[in-house]
Amino acid sequence: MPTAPYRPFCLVAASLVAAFGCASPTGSNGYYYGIDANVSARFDEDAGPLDTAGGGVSDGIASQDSTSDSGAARGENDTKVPVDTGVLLDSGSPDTGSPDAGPVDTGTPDTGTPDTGTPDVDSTDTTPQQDTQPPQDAGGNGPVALTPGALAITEFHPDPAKVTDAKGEWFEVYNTTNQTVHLGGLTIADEKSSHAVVGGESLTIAPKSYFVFSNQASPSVNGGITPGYAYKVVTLNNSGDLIALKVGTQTIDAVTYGGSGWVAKVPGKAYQLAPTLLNASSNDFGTAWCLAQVTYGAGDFGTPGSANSFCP
Ligand SMILES: [Ca+2]
Ligand SMILES: [Ca+2]
Ligand SMILES: [Ca+2]
Repeated sequence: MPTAPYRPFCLVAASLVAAFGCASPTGSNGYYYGIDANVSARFDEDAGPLDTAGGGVSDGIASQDSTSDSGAARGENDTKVPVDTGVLLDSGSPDTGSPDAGPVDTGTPDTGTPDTGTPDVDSTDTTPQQDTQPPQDAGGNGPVALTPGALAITEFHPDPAKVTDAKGEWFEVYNTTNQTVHLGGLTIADEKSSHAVVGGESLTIAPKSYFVFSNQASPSVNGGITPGYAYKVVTLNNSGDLIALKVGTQTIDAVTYGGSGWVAKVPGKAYQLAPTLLNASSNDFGTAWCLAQVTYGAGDFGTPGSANSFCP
């Protein structure tokens, strides 16, 4: 508060103000001039500075009076409560777990009886189910390794005509046994080159069934075959060559064609083994072979992957 001298006559008439040195309404001269009816209202409680003007006049700081005070006059208590624009908390408890980043398992659990036997090391269970037991054997034993004569070469095409020669070449084998065999360790060779079959233990041939090896995998390139395996590097001479299947030093089957007893080759026609002679020893003789009778794929002759026609 000001500490200027108290002069009661200043209250009597405003006209005395200038004459007797009373304080001006603004207090700028430093004199205290009496009881202002609005004095109690001069101590505002809003966030703004103290109003210094008398008589209910705004101090001119509009932002602090008009926005904080609920009334028009300065110095009033601000009774407004800030509006809460936030989101109400729910009453539940937060989940403390972490989401599982893995894929959802859509498989069906295996409801079969678990196999209590020894897992078959040659088979791979590719079904992502919840079965932690080894696959059940279909009939006792899994695929077995190749032994001499287990496969017989039954058809081969050394001279394709509808597609590029080497890329259209293929040969067919037949599982002569009563067991499913796997191709683990198998090497394919002709007279000049050889190829070790990749992933052979996962390649199997059912009993008494055919399997085709081709130079190229794509039917659009190989003349329309869907082979069991594509070996690529081995090529078959048109006039005569060797086709050998080996596991280590053991020959599973081999055929040397083009010599005595063989019918002359015809471009576009495969050689096929007579269907009554499907074994690894009969196919050593050219007389057991003839040219294919029916067309396949792009139009060459042969029966890749299926039974041979009867030879004339
Ligand atoms: Ca050829
Ligand atoms: Ca043979
Ligand atoms: Ca065939």
